[in-house]
Amino acid sequence: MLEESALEYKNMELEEERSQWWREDTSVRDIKSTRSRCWRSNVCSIICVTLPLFLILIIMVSLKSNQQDNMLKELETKADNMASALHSLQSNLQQTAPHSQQPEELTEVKSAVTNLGASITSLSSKLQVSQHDLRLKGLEMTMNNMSSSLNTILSRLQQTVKEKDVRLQELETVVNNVSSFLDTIPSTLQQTVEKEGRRMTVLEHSVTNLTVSTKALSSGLQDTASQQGTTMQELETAVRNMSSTLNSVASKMQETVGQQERRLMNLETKADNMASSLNSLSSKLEQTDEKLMTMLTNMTAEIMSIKRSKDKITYSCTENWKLHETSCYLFSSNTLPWHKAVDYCKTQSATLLIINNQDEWMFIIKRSVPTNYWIGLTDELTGQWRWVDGTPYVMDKSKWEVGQPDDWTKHGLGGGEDCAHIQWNAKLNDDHCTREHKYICERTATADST
Ligand code: MBG
Ligand code: CA
Repeated sequence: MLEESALEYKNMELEEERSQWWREDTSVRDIKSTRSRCWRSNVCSIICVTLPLFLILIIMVSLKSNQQDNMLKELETKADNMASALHSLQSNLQQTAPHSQQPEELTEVKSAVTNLGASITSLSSKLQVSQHDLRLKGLEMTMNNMSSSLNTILSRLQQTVKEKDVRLQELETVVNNVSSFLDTIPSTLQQTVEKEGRRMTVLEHSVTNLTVSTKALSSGLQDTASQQGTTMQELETAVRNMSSTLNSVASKMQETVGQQERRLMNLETKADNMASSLNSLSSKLEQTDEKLMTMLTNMTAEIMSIKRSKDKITYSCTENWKLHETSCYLFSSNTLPWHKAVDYCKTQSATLLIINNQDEWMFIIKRSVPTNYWIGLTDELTGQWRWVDGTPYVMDKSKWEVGQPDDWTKHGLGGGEDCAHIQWNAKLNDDHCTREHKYICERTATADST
């Protein structure tokens, strides 16, 4: 069984060797290809020479270490097997210990165990020997590390070579482009020459045309010059006419200026006259002022004397008439239509009430409330409110009922409302003039001087 495992191990080892040779072969092939690529670089060629030598050295060292490793592994396997066999025997002995009646068999077993112990001792000595080989293993490790380092260097070199290749390819592309561009230059030049030729032809044509045009222009200019000669004569005539016109205009202007000057003189004379008139007027005004002031003084004195005499005057009214200031008022007890009331007041040498101020208004309403009374105010004649003596009425809405006067027409009496009366609540309203209300007559009071 041990021999079988040893054989198997040897096969594996051979396989490993073969694979290493294959790797080496591949590396060599890679290097060859790398060398072929690095033909432009000296460094590359040096690396290509030294790398195979390094690899051969690594392979030799690894071969030797492999042999020693195999031996060591063989010994370890044997020792393991022995140890397991011994262990099984010991367990058998323990099991068979109670049957001490079989001494011969026990003796045989004991001797076998002793032999095995000796074998183990020899094996352990061999193992000591193999310790020396461990150093070799360290060396092998170092070699392995070196090998891996070399591999990485190699891979880097390969990468650099690849990059160089790429750059070379790019350069080749650029060179190709430049060469193709250079190829196109002759044809472009030819095209340009052809174009320039065509342009020259066109220019020649243009020059010819220009020459013809110049000739035509020169003849045209000669014609124009002759025409200009005639035009100049016409212009001279026109200028002469204009100068004569200007002369006549100037003479007219002089005449006009003379007239203006004369007018100005007249105006100045008139202004002087007016100034003297104004002076006389102002003196007259001053005189009038003086006269007026004298009159005013006299009038003031007269008013003062009237006032003084007034203070001595008293006023009175006949029976049923009420005195206020210098007027007498009759508050009727009967009712009449507005026009009838007007007429009645006239018979009494009075008018239907005319209110002149707030004081009079207060006197009236104090005595009229809460009865309705016609007053002498109407818009019947003109549509404008007027007192019966013809004086205009100044509208004061505060004295009218809210919404009045409204010239209401729905009373069925025909028309609107044109006559004013004081209501029960001391507010004015316009009513149909045919309605009957009490009325107030007003006349001047009798003055009694004492
Ligand atoms: C009345 C007035 C009358 C008319 C009427 C309109 C309630 O007062 O007297 O003149 O204005 O209102 O509705
Ligand atoms: Ca009314």
